[in-house]
Amino acid sequence: IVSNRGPFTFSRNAEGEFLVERGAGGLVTALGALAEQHEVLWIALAMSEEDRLWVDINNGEPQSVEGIYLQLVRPDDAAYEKYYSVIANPLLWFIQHQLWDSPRTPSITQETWDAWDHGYMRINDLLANAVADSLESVDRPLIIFPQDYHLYMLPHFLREHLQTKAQIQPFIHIPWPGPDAWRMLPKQIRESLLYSLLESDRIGFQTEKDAFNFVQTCRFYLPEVHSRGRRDAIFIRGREVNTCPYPISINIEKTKAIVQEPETQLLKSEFINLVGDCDLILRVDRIEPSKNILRGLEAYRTLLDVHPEYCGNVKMLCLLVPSRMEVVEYQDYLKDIMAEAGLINARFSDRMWEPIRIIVGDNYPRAIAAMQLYDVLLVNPLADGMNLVAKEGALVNQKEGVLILSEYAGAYYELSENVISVSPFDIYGTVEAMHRALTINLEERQRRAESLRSTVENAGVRQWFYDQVDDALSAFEKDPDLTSNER
Ligand code: GDG
Repeated sequence: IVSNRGPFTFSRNAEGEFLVERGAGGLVTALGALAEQHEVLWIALAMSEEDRLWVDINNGEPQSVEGIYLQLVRPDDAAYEKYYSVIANPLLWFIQHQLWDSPRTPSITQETWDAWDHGYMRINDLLANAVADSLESVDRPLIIFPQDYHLYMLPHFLREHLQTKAQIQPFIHIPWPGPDAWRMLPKQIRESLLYSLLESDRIGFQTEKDAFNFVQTCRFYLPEVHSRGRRDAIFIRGREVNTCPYPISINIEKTKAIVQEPETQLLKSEFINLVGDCDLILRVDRIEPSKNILRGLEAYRTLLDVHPEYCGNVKMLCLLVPSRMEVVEYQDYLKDIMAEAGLINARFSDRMWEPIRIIVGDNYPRAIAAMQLYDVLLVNPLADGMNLVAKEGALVNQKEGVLILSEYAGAYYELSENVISVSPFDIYGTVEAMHRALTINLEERQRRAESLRSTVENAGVRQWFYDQVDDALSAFEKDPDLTSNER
């Protein structure tokens, strides 16, 4: 596995010993537990000072950490900044979630070009080199799984550096929009990243729609690409590159185990006290504009306005995980959220009833504790590759709670039959959805909640992982030459 962020970050205690902390975010949550159980080498970038120190102390060699064989690679600071803070997050994330105010952003400037050449390309090359070095002496079929939008150039550099035979199979965790969205990128950058991805053997996406959009994007922009008779494959220079939907999921056993932990149970009882007799509307999100937190708050304010009968009887709880807090837009987004929540409380609060509580911080057991208690879970992203919160909530909730789910979350494709769906832009529709969720009869709640739970239980993250491994293994079986690096 190759990813930008590894499964752990390191810190040190007063005695100078390394402490291991599990990273936040969907990718790590999904892959971390699996990597513990398999012979996987996970290569990622060293992020913090302590990460770098850990690399130095171990001479850059991989080490087993909490059951995961981990190798961290030290990037050059300036190159990392360009790769992460100019290309990957502001540009690629925003294109793929279509988060534009197009009269003003994005602007492709000299800084962007510099960041592409001396940041994104360089870091992808660095990681490809590290992968190639680690695999030099391995003499068996290998599968390399580059993760996500930080590493689109990895297949290209891997094909340059790898001496061993390997299948390359990236997985893209975020939505892949259709051809029009990619017009924002200059032709040279767009073509480089598409051609690089097409150096893979197959490419994994969250949904069929994402895979389809990728095929269309390649057909639209690359003259020698075609997909005759197939929606899911690209033919290029005599090669076939498959695109496959592998909907990511959660680790069922691990999530259930977290529910049982004393820490989680303690937090759960504190939430029970906090919520009292009110119906609980919950949301759990990284502080991230694509999660559409502000429109969710506006919908809640409107709900209290239009349906005063809920005043004193419902409570909204938002567990928000800090994310990219060094970026001004993200800081502003958090300020706007806090201001909106403050206004809701200022306007509606009465006696001991507080309409909304925002808890900002990083505490995964706390999120799992709250998910057990919701009557309504609001998941209304503008765009989301999958959204694991929707699946975790469906699995652990103990109140037959109702899931309100955006049509633009990847999870919608699996769960739509038993959710109340919303368009994320439609604030009034979200108000109606909340009202419906709060008034739906118990029998119907139970039916929906049971169906959601069994859908999630029947397709955990193991299946996501093994489906990818199986496809790679059966390609090896069909064609041993596929492992050849000569293309
Ligand atoms: C990306 C894509 C895709 C919650 N509170 C804390 C915490 N969580 C957990 C959640 C969930 C995970 O973090 C967030 O996953 P999501 O899927 O909801 O969202 P992204 O972070 O945007 O993930 C997404 C995912 O990758 C996987 O492919 O589903 O579409 O955007 O598991 O419960 N984690 C920690 N502290 C918390 O306080 N560490």
